[in-house]
Amino acid sequence: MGDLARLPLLEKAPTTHARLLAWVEEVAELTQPDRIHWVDGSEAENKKLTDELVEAGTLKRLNPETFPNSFAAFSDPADVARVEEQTFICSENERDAGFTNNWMAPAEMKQKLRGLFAGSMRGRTMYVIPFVMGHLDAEDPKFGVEITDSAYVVASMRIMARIGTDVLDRITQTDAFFVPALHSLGAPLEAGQADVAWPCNTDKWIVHFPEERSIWSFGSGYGGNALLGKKCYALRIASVMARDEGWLAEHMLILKLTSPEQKTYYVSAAFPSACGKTNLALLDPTIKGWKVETLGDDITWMRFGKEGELRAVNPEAGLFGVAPGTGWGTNPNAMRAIAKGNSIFTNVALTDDGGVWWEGMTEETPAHLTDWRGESWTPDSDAPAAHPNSRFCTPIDQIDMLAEEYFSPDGVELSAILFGGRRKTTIPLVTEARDWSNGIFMGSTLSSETTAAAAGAVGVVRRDPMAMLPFIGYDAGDYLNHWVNLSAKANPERLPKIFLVNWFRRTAEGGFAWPGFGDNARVLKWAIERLEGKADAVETPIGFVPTGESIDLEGLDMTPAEVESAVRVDPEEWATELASIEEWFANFGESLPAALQSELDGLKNRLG
Ligand code: GTP
Ligand code: SPV
Ligand code: MN
Repeated sequence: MGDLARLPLLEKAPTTHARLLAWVEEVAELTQPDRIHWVDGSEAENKKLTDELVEAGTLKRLNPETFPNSFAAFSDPADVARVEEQTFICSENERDAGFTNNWMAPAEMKQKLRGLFAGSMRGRTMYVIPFVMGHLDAEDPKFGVEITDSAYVVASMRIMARIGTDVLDRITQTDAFFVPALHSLGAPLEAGQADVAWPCNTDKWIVHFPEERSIWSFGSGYGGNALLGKKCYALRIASVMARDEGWLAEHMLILKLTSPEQKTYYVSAAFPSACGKTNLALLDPTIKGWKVETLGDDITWMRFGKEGELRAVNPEAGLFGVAPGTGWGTNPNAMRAIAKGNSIFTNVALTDDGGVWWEGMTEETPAHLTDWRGESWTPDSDAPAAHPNSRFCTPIDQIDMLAEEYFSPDGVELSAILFGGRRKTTIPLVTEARDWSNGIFMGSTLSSETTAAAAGAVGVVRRDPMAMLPFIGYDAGDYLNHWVNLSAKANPERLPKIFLVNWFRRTAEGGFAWPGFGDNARVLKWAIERLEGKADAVETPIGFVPTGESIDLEGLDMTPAEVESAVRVDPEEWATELASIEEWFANFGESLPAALQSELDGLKNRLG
């Protein structure tokens, strides 16, 4: 056991789970931490960890009067978003990773990673975090254990997932399968070496082994790169589990809508990163009589129930929301949840009285701030005060409008699914799919301008099938086939209606063609009225769009003619779009589902 003799590991371990103990021991031997800490998830433990993080300079404690038990962290400027070029799906066969993923042979990758992880936790504590994605009382709970050398990750995982002793006990008692998720900052400390506030490595590797269902993440401490229950497990690995077990792991919010007639509807929506999921999930409707509650803002697991209905659950326990643009005007529900405290903010700006601020939080910009890089900032400064991908991390149960069904392991039956992206042109404000298969086509050809949520250029249009492009853990064609084939389990009478939305279309003058945010309730209302057969629509080659009069504009400074232009299907734009879709589909080769090829043929015919 070599150095491990230093670590009274087995005697102190709070579990007898043989595979877990063996893995913890193997990782300790490889990474050589100074200490091992089994995370229990308690308040006392969290207090101790956050105190230590404040002491170390990683966290700044915020003013307890305005932001109780809340902290701000500032990352290394080179560690601010998911790194898609360094994210790998290492399936046995390259074909199974597909053209949307980076791939390397598992043996070769393991060898590389072992080299990187060797001694990578020296001088640090190795934390073992037992967690479950979804409910502990689910029929088949999805367990994971994250090993990390970042206390910031521990404190954030405590908000984002159900973690700690209860979970570990269940893993032990049921001798459960768990996903081993290994994370290291890649910043070992030699004896006497001073630490930095945000340790990380310039070399970053976010790696998934889908057959083995394991995750190795090296070099980054930020968001989806490091909180491994989130994108790595609940989307990439879960999508593979879902393929094998007959369900779907999706990048979707879930909301509950109650109509003036007190009828309830559940809607999920898939938009790419930083394209409006959190905002729609926490919608504060601007139309009278309609009520919105939320169930989740980022990840949805769905399966067809016994009666062929599509049921959805949110596997997460917190929000990791984009801060800029979140304000009392646009998203009061998020602001109220944040104001309750217990949050970690990363890369936002600090106010002089120990609070946080970001662009769009308040109408008035404070006269002086400390920006996310720690520099003095005034409204005259050139760069934004908060990083565009700065985030708030807040427990979901602090949201006043959380639907009680969030707590049900059985989930809710979906009435509608929205797919949406960020497009200045071409895509109407809302389009209803002709039918389920046409809706899958809409999802499979979803496109959006890239955002700050991932490293790289911003504003470039790319195809993002079901908003899952960076998150499909296997071949993208197989993934689309899975969507098509699963429908065989559906009761056709109870299939959700599918809609394509675009809150980001621009007018000829360059402004937004639609006010968005709380006014998106007007689009939801139209969608629900379509389900009920009540609202008017115009058939276009791409699907059904609202008539100018069918969108409720009461209290809004907008005319039916402006709605018509926000939903216009422009033949020239669509000629270009069609060519781009054909180019996109050509990537799939043999694995493109026949049903989607015939949808494309149909669209082509209708466009003439
Ligand atoms: P991830 O957490 O990265 O998956 O992002 P998300 O899909 O939850 O996006 P979010 O709701 O955080 O919104 C991202 C950005 O889009 C924010 O800056 C919002 O202000 C902006 N946004 C959201 N909804 C709307 C809308 O309806 N209209 C406009 N114009 N902007 C919006
Ligand atoms: C996203 O990028 O879609 C996010 C943020 O939700 S992260 O958790 O960093 O992936
Ligand atoms: Mn997301």
